[in-house]
Amino acid sequence: MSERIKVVVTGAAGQIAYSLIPRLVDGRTFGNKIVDLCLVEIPQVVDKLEGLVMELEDSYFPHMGNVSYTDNFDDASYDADWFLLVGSIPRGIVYEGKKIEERSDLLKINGGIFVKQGESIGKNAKTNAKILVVGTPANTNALIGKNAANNDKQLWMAMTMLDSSRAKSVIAKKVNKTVKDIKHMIIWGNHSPTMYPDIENTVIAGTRGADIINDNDWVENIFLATVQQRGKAVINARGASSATSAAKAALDTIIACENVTEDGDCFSAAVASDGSYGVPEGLICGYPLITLEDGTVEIKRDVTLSESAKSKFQLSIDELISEKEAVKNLLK
Ligand code: NAX
Repeated sequence: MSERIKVVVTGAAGQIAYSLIPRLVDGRTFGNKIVDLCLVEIPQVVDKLEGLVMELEDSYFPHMGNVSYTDNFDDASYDADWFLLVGSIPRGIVYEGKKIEERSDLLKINGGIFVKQGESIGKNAKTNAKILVVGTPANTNALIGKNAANNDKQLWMAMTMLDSSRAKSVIAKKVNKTVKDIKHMIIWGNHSPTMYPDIENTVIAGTRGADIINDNDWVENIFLATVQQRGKAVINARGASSATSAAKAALDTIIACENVTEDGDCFSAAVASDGSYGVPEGLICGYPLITLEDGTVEIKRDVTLSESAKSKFQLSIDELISEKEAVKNLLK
């Protein structure tokens, strides 16, 4: 009989989730495992999930197990293996009479959500549960959640895979290759415009990026700006934030964690710093990661950064430090 896995998704009635959830049970993301889904929403919209469940039932997914939905995260969290924490209050909406424009307001509102979710995960979820935070500001939400969970065996991540995929696409166009030729794409730092997409250490069709791309002007003014500002550009173009690409990035993060990383490659996500690359311990920072034979995900530690790369990365570390300071009352 196939192994079963329980996956909890918050923000399940949202845009990203609509593209994400069906692909969790399509037999690709978790291979042959039977996937039990628990979908979570806020009380105001939880009933809408009945429609999504009907669609899932109507879609013929042989790998789909039990599907349930709830507005009670604590109940949802019992014995779960994976959490995709997509639900959060987006920028631009009116919340308690105030239009939420500033990152600092988002930090406070969403931070509160992640304290409660973190506590439940720490207490109720599987010891080796993996948690991927997608909701913005993802790194600091994950910091708050991990701190509240207080369970070091569980792996908390914030999603930077979308930034990595965007960077691969920009490089592929520049060198006239396909995205599968671009490997070892690292997003250092925060999932925000301060992130540092590392073109020097990228491997392009087997050769180090620094040895292929000699156009510094393009790197500084086109590549970095395009990747760092891509989220905003998509919002301007479609009037809503990235949804299908964000869903694909979440699936790619799961696949990267569930499968051994190919030799010479790595994948991008933000995890708690252990001091690697000079990042203060505990900050949830974008790193190069690898998945080992035993399923452990660890930071790849042998990457060399140029002085210019270090100074760009430092800007993002500084931002993470200031975000941590802004939510210090939510940390134990
Ligand atoms: P939507 O507004 O379509 O959906 C969010 C859903 O979350 C809503 O249905 C809302 O009711 C629900 N929600 C809010 N608080 C909740 C809670 N406490 N428990 C459960 N559900 C809750 O947004 P969507 O486009 O799906 O985006 C979701 C989040 O992803 C946003 O914060 C967005 O900024 C963020 N993104 C993160 C990306 C990344 O790379 N890390 C990229 C895409 C996206 O911008």
